[in-house]
Amino acid sequence: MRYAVLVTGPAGAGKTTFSNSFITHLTAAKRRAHLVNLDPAVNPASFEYEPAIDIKDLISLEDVMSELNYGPNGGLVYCFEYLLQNMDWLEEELGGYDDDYLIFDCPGQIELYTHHPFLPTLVKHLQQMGIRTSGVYLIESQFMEDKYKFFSGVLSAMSAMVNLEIPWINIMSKMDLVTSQHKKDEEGFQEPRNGLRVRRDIARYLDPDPMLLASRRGQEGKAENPKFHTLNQAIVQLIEDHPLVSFLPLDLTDTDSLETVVSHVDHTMQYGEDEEPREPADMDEGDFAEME
Ligand SMILES: Nc1nc2c(ncn2[C@@H]2O[C@H](COP(=O)(O)OP(=O)(O)O)[C@@H](O)[C@H]2O)c(=O)[nH]1
Ligand SMILES: [Mg+2]
Repeated sequence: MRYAVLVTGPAGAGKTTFSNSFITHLTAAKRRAHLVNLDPAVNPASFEYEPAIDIKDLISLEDVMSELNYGPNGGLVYCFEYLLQNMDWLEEELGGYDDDYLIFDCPGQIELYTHHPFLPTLVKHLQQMGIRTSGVYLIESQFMEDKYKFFSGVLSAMSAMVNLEIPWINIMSKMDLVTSQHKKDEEGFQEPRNGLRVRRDIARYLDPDPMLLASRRGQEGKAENPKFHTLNQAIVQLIEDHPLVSFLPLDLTDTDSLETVVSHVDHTMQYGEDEEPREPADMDEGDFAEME
């Protein structure tokens, strides 16, 4: 059985970093995982693992920009259209991998998550190939600083979720940044910058209590523009009506945190549920060496 995890979210949210850590984690657990790079603009230096499949082998953004005179954004959209017209390339590449996890490191263009047909078409193809598919959406913890950023993050996550209709997990990435802020506060390295506030805010945003978010106060206690207050109330109502919008914290400096995220992914994907248990005879020598 093959499983695909689409790692999605805005640029800079930590998708590439997470994809690589995910593979390290699965590999350490003697599971098979392969990286699929779908971002034609990625800096190859950010890969810890050589992608098993790389959109750059099909089309390169630099070529599109230099030969067709596209700017970077138009060039990316051209790349996605090109892949859509050449899905048989992807199917052929995927044909070489017949078990376990394929981690799709996706691009961060927000259009992809709102209205572009790229991801929905990709999902359809994966499903037709019998690959069980789920998605994770990363938002970085810095969004917690400010409820307006948080609202926009929630809305983009929801838009991706309803667009794709696959099992879905929202992740609050870079939690190490929040945690280290705590530590500094607690150890008194800094001005007693509201460590308390930070902690309360984490809980608040991971499983948002919409009514708390709907306070009349904006940032720094400034009163909110009444027009936006009404809009925020409407968004808050939306969040409340859709309990799907909660976030799993991810701190890559903490193995337990990654483990928790991985087990949630396994669970949404029903990993291994209709798999035969692995008989000792199926194991290779490496497994035995490890067991001793
Ligand atoms: N502190 C911290 N930084 C991170 C983490 N994950 C990614 N970053 C940094 O955030 C930046 C963007 O990460 P990247 O994985 O390339 O994001 P992508 O654009 O979503 O693929 C890079 O500078 C990473 O080093 C994390 O868990 N903690
Ligand atoms: Mg990336």
